[in-house]
Amino acid sequence: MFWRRRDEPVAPAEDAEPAEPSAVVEDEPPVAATVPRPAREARGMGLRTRPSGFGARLRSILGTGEPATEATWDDVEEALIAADVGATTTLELVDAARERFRASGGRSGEDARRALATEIRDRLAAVGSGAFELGGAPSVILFVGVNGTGKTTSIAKLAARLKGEGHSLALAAADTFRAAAVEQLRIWGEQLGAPVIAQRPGADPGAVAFDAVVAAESRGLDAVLVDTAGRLQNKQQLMDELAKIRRVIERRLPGQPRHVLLVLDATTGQNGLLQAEAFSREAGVTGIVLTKLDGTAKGGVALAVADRLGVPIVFAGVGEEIEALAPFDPEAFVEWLFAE
Ligand SMILES: Nc1nc2c(ncn2[C@@H]2O[C@H](COP(=O)(O)OP(=O)(O)OP(=O)(O)O)[C@@H](O)[C@H]2O)c(=O)[nH]1
Ligand SMILES: [Mg+2]
Repeated sequence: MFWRRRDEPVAPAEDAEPAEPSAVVEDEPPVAATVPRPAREARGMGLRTRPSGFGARLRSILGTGEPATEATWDDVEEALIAADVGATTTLELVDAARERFRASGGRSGEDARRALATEIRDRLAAVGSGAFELGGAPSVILFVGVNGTGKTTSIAKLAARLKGEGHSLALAAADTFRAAAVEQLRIWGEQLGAPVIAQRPGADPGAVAFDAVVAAESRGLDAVLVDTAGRLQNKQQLMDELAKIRRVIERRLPGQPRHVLLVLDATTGQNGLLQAEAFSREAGVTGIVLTKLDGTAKGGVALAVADRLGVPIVFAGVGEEIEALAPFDPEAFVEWLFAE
């Protein structure tokens, strides 16, 4: 296991769709937010340079002053695999970078390095990384992922960002598995001055999502951010529950959820790709929030996920603080990945 293991939720036995909002426990905190406006901006993503090891390896392969050869590209391949980029993506990347290198008449290691950096950046940009539009109101944003990746924290961070931009929103506590999860979201809601739609612990998460969408519609809110319980991607019953939450939202508001954000822990390694594939299949992931980039020396899995799934990395989590969420910047990511 690469991720922090926690208790897993139990999927509800019956598959009944919620009919009416019921037993809603709602918090309407005072409007004044005590959380400051997000300060960090996209540039550099607020990441302090932390050598990933990949940059140093590249330097030893390509920084010798010798012309880049076939053997050099083989070494680059190995370095990418060691950085968790994954075999398939690595092979495609190296082929494309080598092609770019040749086409531009490159010879030196530095030319090869530049070709690789450009290829990675362009691939990330091509899938739309860093772009996030709320869309028509109410925009429903569903957060999914395995246990402890940073879903609830990322919801708070995005809520702070959206509020800072003047949007109205509600948070939906559809992680009903643990009482503490509802409480965690409620505390964030209080700090942010955002209503939290919740039911009792153990309630049907689909019903909570339904209540939240109804509340967002009736109040004319711009967005509703739906928290869900962490779940392992190979627990089918739990994945079915997620598909059901999605269906409930879709049925009430066609075209929603506008965003299904997979919260992926950058320290996860290659397992992240399995997670991304399973969550995409069951919940229709539209984008990735890559968390804990501040705490990893790897993070190459982001490349694999964006490439294999063709979904953008929308935001990067770069710390525990509320403002530590930045629109994902392919240029800054490459800079970070290549740092020595
Ligand atoms: N360093 C760092 N820590 C983070 C980041 N995002 C979240 N965390 C921390 O990760 C831990 C788990 O965060 P949560 O938001 O509770 O994760 P979760 O996915 O909601 O967890 P479950 O609901 O149990 O599945 C907390 O200690 C967060 O502060 C990040 O970008 N960087
Ligand atoms: Mg949570």
